Amino acid sequence: MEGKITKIISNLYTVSSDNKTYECRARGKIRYEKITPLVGDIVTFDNKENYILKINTRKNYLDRPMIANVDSALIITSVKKPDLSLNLLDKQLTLCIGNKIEPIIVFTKLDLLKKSELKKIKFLIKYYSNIGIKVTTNRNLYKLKRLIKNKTLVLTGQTGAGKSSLLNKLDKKLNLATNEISEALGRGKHTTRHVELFKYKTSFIADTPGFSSLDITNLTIEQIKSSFIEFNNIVCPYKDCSHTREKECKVKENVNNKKILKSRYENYCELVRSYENSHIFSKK
Ligand SMILES: Nc1nc2c(ncn2[C@@H]2O[C@H](COP(=O)(O)OP(=O)(O)O)[C@@H](O)[C@H]2O)c(=O)[nH]1
Ligand SMILES: [Mg+2]
Ligand SMILES: [Zn+2]
Repeated sequence: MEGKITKIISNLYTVSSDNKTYECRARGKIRYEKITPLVGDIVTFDNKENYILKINTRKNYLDRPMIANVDSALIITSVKKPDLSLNLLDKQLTLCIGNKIEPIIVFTKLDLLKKSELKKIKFLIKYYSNIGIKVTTNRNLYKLKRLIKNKTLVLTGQTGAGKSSLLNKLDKKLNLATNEISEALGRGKHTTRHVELFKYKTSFIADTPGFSSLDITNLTIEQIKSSFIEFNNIVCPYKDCSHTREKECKVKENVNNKKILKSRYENYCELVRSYENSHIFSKK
């Protein structure tokens, strides 16, 4: 049978398959192959003897939390309390896209905005969806449920952005787990904590926030560049234009005539700079 590992406690693996769970151990062969099974792994297992026989090739995996085959990340972004940070949002988008994880932006706390402020958010929603990113709000649960169908997801977002509240709206059982964990999360503790996937209808949701550290150093400069998807179709005079120092850059032109959001461009430049700073010593 085929299933998905949803929980690991020492060498006992909980495998979910067809709405049932099986407590399995791993065959010696798997241990010899030196692949450590991860939460999120798709496995072939013997459902009589409760043994994992084979781990399927992973599409991706995250380090913190350790989780394999993440399809999407819900980027929970509050527009107030804490204030909207487009810098953080664009970083999270780059991390997702660079790791082959589909980002889904979920704006929260729109009810705290004045009419004029709301207009700006509506503009942002339009901008991000026009460039091809999925965007919704925590008021549109119908759309959210449609977006998470059949996927393995992590949630990410600042403390207080509304992650637990959102899970609670989906399913009370999910919330319990998340709250417990966020309270138990002292600084630095989350690296050792095991992640667990909760089944929500046809989806699996990680109980630990993803991308707990915003580490872009494992991305290449090409990945950073191509994660700004609205730049990709723009043809600059220089084929390998970095869109930073070059004078006749078409991306910059698009920023000046407001086709590209200024904050997107600034956040791109900042990511390129921090990439260069972190790689400066390894350059020949
Ligand atoms: N006004 C308003 N408050 C919200 C919304 N979503 C969450 N909150 C509140 O924001 C606070 C932090 O939410 P919580 O879900 O614990 O955030 P987390 O740290 O991301 O899990 C709580 O007091 C929630 O009741 C929202 O859409 N509007
Ligand atoms: Mg929480
Ligand atoms: Zn350019």
